[in-house]
Amino acid sequence: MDQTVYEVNFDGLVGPTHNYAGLSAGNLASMAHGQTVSHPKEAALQGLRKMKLLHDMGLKQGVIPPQERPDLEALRGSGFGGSDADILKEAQKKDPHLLAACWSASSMWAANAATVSPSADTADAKVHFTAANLRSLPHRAIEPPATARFLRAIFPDESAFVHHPPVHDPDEGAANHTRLCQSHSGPGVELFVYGKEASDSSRTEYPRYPARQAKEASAAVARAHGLAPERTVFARQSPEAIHAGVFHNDVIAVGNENVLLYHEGAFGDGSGVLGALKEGFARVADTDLAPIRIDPGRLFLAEAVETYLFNSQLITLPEGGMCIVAPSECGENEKTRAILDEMVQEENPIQSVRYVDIRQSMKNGGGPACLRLRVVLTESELEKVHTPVLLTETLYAGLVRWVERRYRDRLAPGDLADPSLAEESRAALDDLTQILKLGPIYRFQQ
Ligand code: SUG
Repeated sequence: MDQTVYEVNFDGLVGPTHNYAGLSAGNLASMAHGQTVSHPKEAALQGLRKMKLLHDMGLKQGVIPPQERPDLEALRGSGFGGSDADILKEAQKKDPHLLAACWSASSMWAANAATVSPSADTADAKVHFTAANLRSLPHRAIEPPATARFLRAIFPDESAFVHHPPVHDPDEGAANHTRLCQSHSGPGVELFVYGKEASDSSRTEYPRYPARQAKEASAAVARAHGLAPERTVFARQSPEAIHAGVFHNDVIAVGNENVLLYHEGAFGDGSGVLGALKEGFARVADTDLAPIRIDPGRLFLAEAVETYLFNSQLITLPEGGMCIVAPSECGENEKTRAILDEMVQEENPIQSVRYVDIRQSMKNGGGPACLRLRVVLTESELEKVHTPVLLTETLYAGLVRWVERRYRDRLAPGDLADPSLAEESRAALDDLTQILKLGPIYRFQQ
């Protein structure tokens, strides 16, 4: 008997130390807002409201807890010693960049947590997870051990879920991975997008910003997940896109079921990629792929990066049809608003647009799609998920209360030397593990 299959979005809950440190070269928003004041409470509430919106639209929605920050282990590993207060003070004096990296709430962008392949695509018919190593940036490279631990806690059942260790070459997870299929319940074509080949050491091709994802990493993940080669496509980002601030492919393309919305400038060889996707798609579907290409004549790459149009979430509604959940910035920009208005009128599955205010995340380069890890699950796989992380009215209300009680309204760069912020954060996370019934997942609890 056919089972119902769900796309479940697991959003990263914004952590209590959300701040702007300008840590991501090539991520224009992060670079522009570095050293400005952040608003952690508002950031977390914005993220929660987005989750609630999807829940209210009838989708299944999950929550991934924030990581422990500051990462004092990383600071100790860099030669700082003494009490927590000593470590923070010394690091601020000697290496403020490292200090900021250890406070970053960047695990909120769950699209970078892992790459996930649903059981319909894998050789052993289990759901496969590979935690991303995020090796390209120091503040993100400290995430994988906790990410892997949290994913195992949320998806514990080995009869349904397989967890792979991070691969060797630079990997940024699902932000560079899209799955196309006729419907979530059937097999799909998996598209892996990379910015460089790890074996290519020449840096001249990217004089401005670094490419993050290595082709070798994408290939390793596809191999580990047991994907069929004829239903797997590897595509290179165009260097122009990276230069324009497309540090992950999900800044310039988004897919859902048979729809691929992308900018003409996304890929090095756009027509080649589309050809390969169509060929793969024909193996899994009896309908055609529905690509929606936006050309520079309608929107320049720079405008796409500024508005994050392509970082919208494209979701299938339970009643049928798709909705595009776009950042409010897209509603305020005339061009993107017109594109979206037309998109819902045109002949394609997208029927509605919802705008979400996640400005606190956007100022660090994280749009709606960055905040979520998509996991396609059958009914019986969903039953094996750690249920307390799945959003309900009660959990939402509990999380809102928790944020309101535990988070600061504002954080300035100087606050990163404040040992009481570290204590407050640990107390908040300790509480959270009770709410999500996750047990002692944090190092400070072990
Ligand atoms: O890795 N920003 C994140 C944004 C990640 C967005 N994710 C996706 N596109 N899927 C990054 O660049 C900024 C941190 C700072 O500057 O304080 C940051 O890490």
